Amino acid sequence: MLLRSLNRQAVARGDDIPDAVRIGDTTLSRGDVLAAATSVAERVSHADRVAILATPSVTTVLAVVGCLIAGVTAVPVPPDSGPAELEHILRDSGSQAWLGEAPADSAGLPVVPVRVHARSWHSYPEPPDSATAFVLYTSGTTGPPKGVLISRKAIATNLDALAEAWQWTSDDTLVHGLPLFHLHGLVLGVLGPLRIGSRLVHTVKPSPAAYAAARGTMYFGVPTVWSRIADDPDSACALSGARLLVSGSAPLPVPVFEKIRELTGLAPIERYGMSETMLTLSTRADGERRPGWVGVPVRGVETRLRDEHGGDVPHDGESIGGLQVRGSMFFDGYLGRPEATAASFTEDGYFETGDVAVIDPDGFHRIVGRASTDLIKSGGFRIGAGEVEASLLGHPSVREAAVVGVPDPDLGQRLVGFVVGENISEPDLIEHVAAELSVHKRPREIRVVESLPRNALGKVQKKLLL
Ligand code: MLC
Ligand code: AMP
Repeated sequence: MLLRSLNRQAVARGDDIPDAVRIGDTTLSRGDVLAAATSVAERVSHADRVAILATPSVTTVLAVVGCLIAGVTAVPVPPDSGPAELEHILRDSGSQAWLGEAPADSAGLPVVPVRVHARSWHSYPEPPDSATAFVLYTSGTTGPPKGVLISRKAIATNLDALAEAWQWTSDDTLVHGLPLFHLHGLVLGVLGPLRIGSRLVHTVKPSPAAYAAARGTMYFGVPTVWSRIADDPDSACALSGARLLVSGSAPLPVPVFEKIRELTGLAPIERYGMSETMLTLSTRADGERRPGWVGVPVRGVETRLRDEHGGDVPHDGESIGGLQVRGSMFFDGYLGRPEATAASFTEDGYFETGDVAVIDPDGFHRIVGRASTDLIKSGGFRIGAGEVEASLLGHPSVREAAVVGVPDPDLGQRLVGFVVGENISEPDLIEHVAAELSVHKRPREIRVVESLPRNALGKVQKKLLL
């Protein structure tokens, strides 16, 4: 059973907790989640695939759980998606309806409501392990986002491996305020508690004060969240009673790690993953936590380093190579893109992460960076330079555009657009991107230049822009 804690016999026996899920001001028991989500399942079970406007709300949780009960594939949609992005996700995913809230422009799709107070105790057979639970949209270096197919089996396998690594049990209360349309906030951060049976407190926004007020045992955050907590000593000190502070989705700067340890007495757990592979590496609750390192493979995962010719790179703690991972909880491919899927695996079944790493003789991993400057992580969001460049080039005053991730103390990387053209107005250009794409894909800054540095083949030399 994927969501083990939502067990109707246990709930009927009175084995329930009144505050299993809290999002903002709304609190639901396990019985509430099960009965309301089963009622969602009844309304949606005739569909194959539905879009969910993934606001940080109980509606989103019930919509997702309803889909999992009914065996319907859920497509979480970022609630701030711009029109072009929204149109792409709906068309590419083949979503048949909106489940729960719908955006102002519902694109002609029917809307199936989610009623928080509805109750059903209808019984559904557990869908097969191989069924696709989610299509998660994530950026590549070029083109619009690709749909990553995630099976129920991948989710169950990875959550159990993480529970083992982090000693995560039903005694825990997980706290976070991450978006509910990505692996981190949704799959780990909502389905994790519902499988393992821990309480969940979702703070709607991941602000230091909200984390401090929540009094959890485990906290999830992206490095930007930890960096903001490190800058707010009162909030940080309030976390000192927790068991684990977990950071991931982007590199945790060593000074932030040290500051958090100093203020809370807890060395953060760092873990590494991708939408395509789930979480593959982590430091362990019972193991070493080394600043700047993301730990060892989780159960069921193998890793190796390869040079640009496919040759072995030694695991000596110094030699740098492309990180390849193999495991039993990976995605089932990019929706409708068999060539892209095939291209991301080696012949012997390793996934090429695109990250560059070192591995020490004890199997500890350090992520050095990304092989391509075209995949940017800003505030933990993965952003393809190509998608933003295409948007900038769609503006009539822009002739050439190059988007890079400039180091930023708060966001890790900050999106900067270098453009060549006539009569360029920075606010207009940012507004133009905002009208097409979601908020975090907007450049923070536009720099107008005479020309872009190119090599002899005409390719933009982004490293020179940085
Ligand atoms: C943002 N703003 C802009 C702007 N960009 N305004 C003008 N121009 C731009 N270019 C606005 C925002 O809308 C916001 O407005 C305000 O500026 C502050 O934005 P911000 O600096 O981005 O901060 P914030 O909104 O607080 O976001 C920071 C954050 C967010 C950490 C909360 O980045 C976040 O939720 N990150 C999580 C990403 C994540 O979950 N990734 C996991 C991927 S899965 P206003 O009005 O709202 O204040 C994965 C796998 C794995 O990676 O390993 O986990
Ligand atoms: P996403 O597709 O949004 O799931 O992003 C996956 C990418 O996030 C990885 O390929 C890494 O570049 C980055 N990432 C995730 N976790 C970490 C981490 N702990 N340290 C460094 N980079 C990370």
